Amino acid sequence: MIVPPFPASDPDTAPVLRLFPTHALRPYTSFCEGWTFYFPVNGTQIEPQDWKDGKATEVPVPGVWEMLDALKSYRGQAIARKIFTSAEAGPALLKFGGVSHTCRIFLNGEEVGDHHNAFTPFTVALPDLPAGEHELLVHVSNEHGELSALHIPNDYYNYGGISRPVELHQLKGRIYLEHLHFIPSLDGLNEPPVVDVHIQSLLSEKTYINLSLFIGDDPIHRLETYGVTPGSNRLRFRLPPLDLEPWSPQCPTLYFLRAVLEHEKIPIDDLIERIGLRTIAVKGDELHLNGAPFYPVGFNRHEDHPDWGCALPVSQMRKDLDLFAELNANAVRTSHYPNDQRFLDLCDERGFLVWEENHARGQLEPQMRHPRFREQCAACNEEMVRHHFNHPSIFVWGILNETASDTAYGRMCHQEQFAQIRSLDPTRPVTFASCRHYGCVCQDLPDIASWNIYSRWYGNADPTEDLEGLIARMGPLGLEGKPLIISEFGAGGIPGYQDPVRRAKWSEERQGDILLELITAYAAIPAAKGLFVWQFCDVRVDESWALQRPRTMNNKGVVDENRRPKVAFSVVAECFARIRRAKNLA
Ligand code: ADA
Repeated sequence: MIVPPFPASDPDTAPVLRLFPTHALRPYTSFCEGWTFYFPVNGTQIEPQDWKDGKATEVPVPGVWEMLDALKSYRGQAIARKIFTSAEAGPALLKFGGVSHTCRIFLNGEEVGDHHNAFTPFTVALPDLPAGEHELLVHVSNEHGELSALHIPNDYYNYGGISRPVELHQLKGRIYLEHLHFIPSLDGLNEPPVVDVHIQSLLSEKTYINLSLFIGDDPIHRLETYGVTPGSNRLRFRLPPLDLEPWSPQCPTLYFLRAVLEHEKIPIDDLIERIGLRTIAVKGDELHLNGAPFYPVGFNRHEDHPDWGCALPVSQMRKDLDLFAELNANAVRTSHYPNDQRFLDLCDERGFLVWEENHARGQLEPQMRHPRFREQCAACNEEMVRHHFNHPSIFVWGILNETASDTAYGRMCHQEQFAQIRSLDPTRPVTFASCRHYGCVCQDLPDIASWNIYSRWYGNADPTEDLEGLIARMGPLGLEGKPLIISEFGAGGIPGYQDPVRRAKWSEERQGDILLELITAYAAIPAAKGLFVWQFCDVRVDESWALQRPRTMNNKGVVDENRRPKVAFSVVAECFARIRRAKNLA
């Protein structure tokens, strides 16, 4: 298939949401230029209609206001404003990759949408956008407090801004394609896959359409005279066996899946997704990819950088994955939230395995009883799976990192979220990273058991005894018989603090010593089927964590915040190379 050109913009200078064109027929464009932010002159609050009273400031989109020296630690509200012209009247969509962290959207003074959570995409439909000039306002808040149960003062930083790309889509008709989900058979690569097509109708009556599906330029399915009802429609197609090369870390083959929708025999919309044919399965206590065991080794990675906050450009994402490759890693955990989809696109292209997880870190029961906790988690799960479904690199969905998995209420929250995710995606296993080493009551719930263990760092436990003791305790409670991933382990190393003789804690040398011991010990325990170091790079944390985080940073990266390798970098790279040789991992 001749991949259509990118929309009328350059993906690097005017970013769009994906690393490939998502439409050839539907006009869409990057909507990242021409924004001006207005900050309150006094205090931290400003109402949308009062933007004129605010202090006008240029903040990049995508970007965060912490990129500006004067706003490095601003926690409050701002109004982002953009004037644009629509050449013709008709339905349109505003697609946001992420706004950090809560926003309300206004068009010409009318509220047309809102969204909570920095880390998931959302769409605002404009059913009748008139031709002419329009004012778009985005009221943005990165405040802590009753607004958010998920964006709380934490061991990472909650930035503020329109942190991921924005697109404007102009629809040719009032029926359009919303999602395409490619569902590889669970029974193996040679079984016919399934495609779910999600169609949205803005009409008020049933309307008949035709639909064609293509893989590349090859037609694979045609449906005629299908009655689309007002609102959301999901159509499921069982495809004929497809002669496609499988996707694998060694050979990450990708294909374009395209749907074309016709109304009265005229093509009015299309949607392009990029897919990889691969199967993921849990077989006993093993993880299987395309029918063979695999063993993820890699890092937890926050979306964080001193130059861009959480709004990293694709160029930095590429550099991070180059470092992952130098570290001989084959996997990444998106700790602790859904990632920018362009990063997931890169993982698809380069064959990195991804543990993607919803947005939660360390909420205890009182925080999980926040009136909005369950709804905000449910919305995050829905948006994460709906939008990221087709990434072959994602091998597991994770939830609720280190929350209260040791109480009845916490168990209920895990149960309801696993049920939700399994209903959205029956093709992938689910897990959660626990740290409740003596009281976890949720080990029977996930397909994969995952544990955060900090032997030799928090305390001085021997890693082998630590892990074997955990397996002995938790085995009868549900861990036994399923794959076990060590989802976090590590040590702090303050960049530049070298102490080659005493090798004191916080020195780079001690960090390397501890990681060498931990990786060697955990990799030698047969029950462990995957290892994720905490963490890839040093990251900014909330000021409230300062007394336990030197530099007000989490210093457990094997590179510092500017990606400068520490002593531990070469230690871990050698350990991972040794594991991959020993386990015959490509
Ligand atoms: C926990 C948590 C991480 C980080 C880590 C640490 O395991 O999941 O987000 O806070 O501890 O550095 O102590």
